[in-house]
Amino acid sequence: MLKPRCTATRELVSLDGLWRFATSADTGPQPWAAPLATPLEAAVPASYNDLFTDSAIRDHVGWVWYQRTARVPRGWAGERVMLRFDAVTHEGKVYVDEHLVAEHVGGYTPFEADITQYVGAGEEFRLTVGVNNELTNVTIPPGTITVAQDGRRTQKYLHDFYNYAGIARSVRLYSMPSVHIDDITVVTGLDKSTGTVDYSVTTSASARVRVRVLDADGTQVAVAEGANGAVRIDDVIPWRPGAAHLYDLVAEIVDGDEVTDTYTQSFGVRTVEIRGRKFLINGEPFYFTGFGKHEDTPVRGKGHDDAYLVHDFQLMEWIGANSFRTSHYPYAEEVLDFADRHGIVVIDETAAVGINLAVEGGLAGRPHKPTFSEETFNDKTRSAHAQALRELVARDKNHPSVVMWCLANEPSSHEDGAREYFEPLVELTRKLDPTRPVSYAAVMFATYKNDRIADLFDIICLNRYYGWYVATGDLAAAESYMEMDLRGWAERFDKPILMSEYGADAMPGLHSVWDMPWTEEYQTAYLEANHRAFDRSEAVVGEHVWNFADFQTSNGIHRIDGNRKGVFTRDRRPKTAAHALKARWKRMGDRKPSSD
Ligand code: BDP
Repeated sequence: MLKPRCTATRELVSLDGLWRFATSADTGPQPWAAPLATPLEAAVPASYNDLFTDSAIRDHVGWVWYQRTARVPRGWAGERVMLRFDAVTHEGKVYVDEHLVAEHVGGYTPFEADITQYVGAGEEFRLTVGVNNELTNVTIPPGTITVAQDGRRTQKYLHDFYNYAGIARSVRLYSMPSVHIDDITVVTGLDKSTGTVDYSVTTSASARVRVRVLDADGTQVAVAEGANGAVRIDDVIPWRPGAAHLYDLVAEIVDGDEVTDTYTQSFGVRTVEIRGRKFLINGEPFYFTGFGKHEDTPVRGKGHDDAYLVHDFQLMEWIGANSFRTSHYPYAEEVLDFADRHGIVVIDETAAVGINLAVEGGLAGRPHKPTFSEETFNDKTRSAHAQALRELVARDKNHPSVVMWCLANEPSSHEDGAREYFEPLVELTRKLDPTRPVSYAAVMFATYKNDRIADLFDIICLNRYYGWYVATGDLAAAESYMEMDLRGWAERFDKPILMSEYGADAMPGLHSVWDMPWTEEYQTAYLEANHRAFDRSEAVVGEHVWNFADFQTSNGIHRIDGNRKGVFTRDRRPKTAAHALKARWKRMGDRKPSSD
């Protein structure tokens, strides 16, 4: 799906700003039928939960309503008029005046509505958006709704971040010609110093298509005719981690001498490959340094914010991180565009986090319901998961920064039914994108002995907390457990291993001369102990610390105003561990110390 852009044939109007807002408790049965009678306004983009002081809004389970008026520019006569929502978390219903124009399930991928038939050029209309935050056994991510004795509905979920909801990303009105470019796919390769570019342009009706490839300074370096084809770029400058280089593919629909639609898709020429136990970008071994992140900031919740975007990337550069994982859902497109332009490598994850009822049994392994069954996670869950994958790949396939898909975080991959659940999803992802490796992040309970799905994937990604949840406060034991674990996975599966999570909570300002969990020194020592184990394993191709910054979670006795495993605080100040990581990663660059 193309991101809306202003081009010579397309125009954009932003609908970000303040919208009228009410929860379903304060609206009639048809909130779209008339102006919302409410004193509240909510910011878009932002999650609504932390905007208001009323806990009934923060904890509301179900529908909330956003409304504003908008006007179609008068110059858009004869054009298609489109509405585009970058993210409505988790389910959205869109009304133009009284017409339902779009419904979408899945809180982190975009959707559109063609509203041409409902509103003319120059006309004003009432735009009402219903947003539902409910998570069930058939949503991605999943959750459970319970009804308390007093009748209150409460939402429980199996993931460790707050269930922020709302219109968290931009809303736009845009125009395009009636015969238009629908989609573009670019796949690149390297043939010595020549870049190969396979492209495909889909159009809404049959049309003559022309493409031009422009270098970063706008010089035309290749040209082709036809909706599908291949071009070559001589003396190509590849996209590399830390040294981004982008080209533009300008796709045009041509009618006689006239260009009737045009869309510019940027791309980078690079290859990704797993060979033996190596992760190769452009044929060269790459060692991931960086983080699992979250979209999480004070007040905005998961609302996209360009200032935090810039600052987070500055901090990643400062600390020497070359990559991150979009844990645990697809991030805003602005984030991936920025990563493309700044040479940061991305592992792109679906919102399938918490497909795991074993976590309810805890590390002690108390009995729990089976994760995969008709009444728990079933065929409908898998269909929702498949749809999440389709929408993720459709949105992000052209980003050079994205080097791998992550299908799920910590599924119960050691349980009965895991293989039946995941095999078709792996197949689907490979069909959707044969060019990128596929992965999942393995939970502690899934060991190299009992895991049932790792062979289906290209790389082993491990989430491990030795020294925190296991061997708490005993870093000598933690280091040897980590080393044994790595050896086990490397021996059973001849694949590279990425440490996709390891980390310890630290309260900023808490210090000790001893190995005392929650202190800043312990977080630093924890990371160092883990690093010693990674450096001794030839299979490890990267380390993503959990987490980049402290983030909000639901309430729990293990959480102090959220999860404190951040190397930076929630307001992005470095803890002691940040300086130690910086020293290690600046020394290493993109190569592992032992690989030289
Ligand atoms: C891992 C999860 C992550 C949690 C982390 C933690 O993947 O989402 O936040 O544990 O407990 O299991 O800090």
